Amino acid sequence: MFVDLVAGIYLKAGNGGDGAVSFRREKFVPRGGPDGGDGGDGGDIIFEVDEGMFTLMDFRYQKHFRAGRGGNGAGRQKSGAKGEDVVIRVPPGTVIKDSATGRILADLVSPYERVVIARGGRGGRGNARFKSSVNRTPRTAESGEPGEEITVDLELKSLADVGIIGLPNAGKSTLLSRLSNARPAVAPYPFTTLHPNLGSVRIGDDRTFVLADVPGLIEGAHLGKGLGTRFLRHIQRTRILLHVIDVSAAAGVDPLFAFETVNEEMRQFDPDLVSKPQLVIANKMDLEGAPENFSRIKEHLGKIGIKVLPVSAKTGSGLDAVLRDLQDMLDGEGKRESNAPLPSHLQLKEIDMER
Ligand SMILES: Nc1nc2c(ncn2[C@@H]2O[C@H](COP(=O)(O)OP(=O)(O)OP(=O)(O)O)[C@@H](O)[C@H]2O)c(=O)[nH]1
Ligand SMILES: [Mg+2]
Repeated sequence: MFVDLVAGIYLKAGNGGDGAVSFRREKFVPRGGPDGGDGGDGGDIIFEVDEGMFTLMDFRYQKHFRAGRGGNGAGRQKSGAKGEDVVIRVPPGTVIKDSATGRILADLVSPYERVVIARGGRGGRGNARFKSSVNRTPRTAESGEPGEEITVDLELKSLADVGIIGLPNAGKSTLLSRLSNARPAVAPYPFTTLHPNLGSVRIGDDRTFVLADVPGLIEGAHLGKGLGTRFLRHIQRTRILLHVIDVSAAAGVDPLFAFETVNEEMRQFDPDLVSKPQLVIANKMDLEGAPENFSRIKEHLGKIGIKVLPVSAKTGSGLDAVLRDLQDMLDGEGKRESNAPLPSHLQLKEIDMER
């Protein structure tokens, strides 16, 4: 099962151990000095990226994590042991938020990246530490400090370079399976894909990029229709969108209307998504009616600076050009200053569409 949102994970780091009050007692050593050791620090709660994980499913069942308490100090300057840390493994792309404030505490991306989210309490100092010229027999020691306590929400946002979007049944998963190593389910009906799929695509000898396929969007998705827009978070971090449109007569929807519907739903979810560069794939070119529709959307979308490529994900025709363009776009994107203004691609309202 694919789970990409979990709320209310309670974390309690370990309390620090108490410092000891003790005095040295040895034969022939009258009035031995203070020798109470320090308490150990409490264990931390640490999150760590595990590359082999793809979902937050485990957290549906386990929502409480407690790290170990630090040991108490003892006589003869003996320090308490440090409390045991708890290491929680999460998939790459996990965002950790404070449930109370919504503040982002960490955004874990790279393999083995680690972050301490709840810090263990410091151990208290033993009385040996309080000895001074004015107080040779201190009878006080500190208690350990409490470990931090926090409730967090986890959100998984896939780390893909390119996201595939489009209406249900447009051929998104077919395209993903053609271009990448992923083998998503493909079927001749809408809503075959129920959760995002990732695949890695090889371009050239030593370069790869990650391609994500998300469930199809329909009109009203932002209101929860179809599978809604909840999976769009998985393309929020992509740099480029590959917009797949079924241009065959069998699609039963005007391809320009399809284009606008998907963009409108994305805009409702996150306006930043529609300012990402889009490459449009006119898919199912092997079917009837496709060549005419392709010419039409190429002309219309060309006017607003969007390139349309004719493809048959089924036969594989046109895929080389897709890869070439993606490579160019990724190279171009890499060079762009991160805060440079994004081109505004979408002013489709000016086009009168035949619905
Ligand atoms: N003839 C033809 N059929 C295609 C082509 N691309 C995809 N299909 C078919 O279209 C149907 C839907 O393909 P999918 O890849 O499952 O579509 P999707 O966009 O992932 O659909 P959802 O996951 O339901 O949103 C399948 O029966 C595919 O075999 C194509 O280029 N030509
Ligand atoms: Mg699919």
